[in-house]
Amino acid sequence: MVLSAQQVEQFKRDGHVSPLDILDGAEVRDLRQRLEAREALQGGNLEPGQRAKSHLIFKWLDDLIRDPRILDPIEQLIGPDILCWNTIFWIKDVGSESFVGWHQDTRYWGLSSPDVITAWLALSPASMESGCMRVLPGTHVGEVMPHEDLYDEANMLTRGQEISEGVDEDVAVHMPLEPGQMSFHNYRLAHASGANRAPDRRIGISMHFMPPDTRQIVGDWDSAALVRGTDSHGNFAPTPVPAEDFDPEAMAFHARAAKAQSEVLYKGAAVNTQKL
Ligand SMILES: O=C(O)CCC(=O)C(=O)O
Repeated sequence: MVLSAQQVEQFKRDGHVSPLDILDGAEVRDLRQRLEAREALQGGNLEPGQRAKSHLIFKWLDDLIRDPRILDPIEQLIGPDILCWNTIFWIKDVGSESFVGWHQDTRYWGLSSPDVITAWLALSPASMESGCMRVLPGTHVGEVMPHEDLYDEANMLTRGQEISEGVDEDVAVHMPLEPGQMSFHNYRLAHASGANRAPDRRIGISMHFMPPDTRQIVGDWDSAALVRGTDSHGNFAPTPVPAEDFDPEAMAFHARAAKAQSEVLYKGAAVNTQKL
């Protein structure tokens, strides 16, 4: 998987590129089956605490963040040394009202770099009907837009945050994906998604890649996986590679990493809704 010069140019100018073909049908069915087998074992959905830093929980997800089909195009955008800061499940069940309000992640993640990239993989159809992501092209440059904490229960974001000024839905671009396809967006790009009105679950996994000179400027301690090249900065504690799903050593690290990340995400929030 290689981005064309035109796709690289589009990513720089507009802040997003999609769809990118990453996994074939058999691979994506296998990953969905692994996820849903785990959910069934737990008697329902993933627990909120399992939604983030999930590459420490699921070995198959740690494998995925190291997959050259994802890292080759990421390298074209941020260079040969790559950290994966986070992985997050975004699941909207059939008939659920869950949505994602307009937001820019730069506002909340405490990361110093302007070059953090979200790679979002569809494990089921992400269509306009099922609530695919939509973006406001070009908002990855310039001032961070004003946000408000609204605590809408159905908003999947930690504080139910929403951009309070400057969203023009008329210029929003939808990023529909077939299972196995990915979108890339700069984490400063304003993005949102609607409720799932389709007859299948909308299942996505976001992976957040950054150059190793990035620093965590809100929290005292944070972690990341070195997935390609070298890290000569050491600003993030290296995450262990799980030997299997629910590897005890990786799970112990996950508990610490998820707590540290949650403290950053909820910093200054009136309520910890424990969505992540
Ligand atoms: O899954 C969605 O609809 C939104 C995901 C998102 O906000 C993100 O990956 O940064």
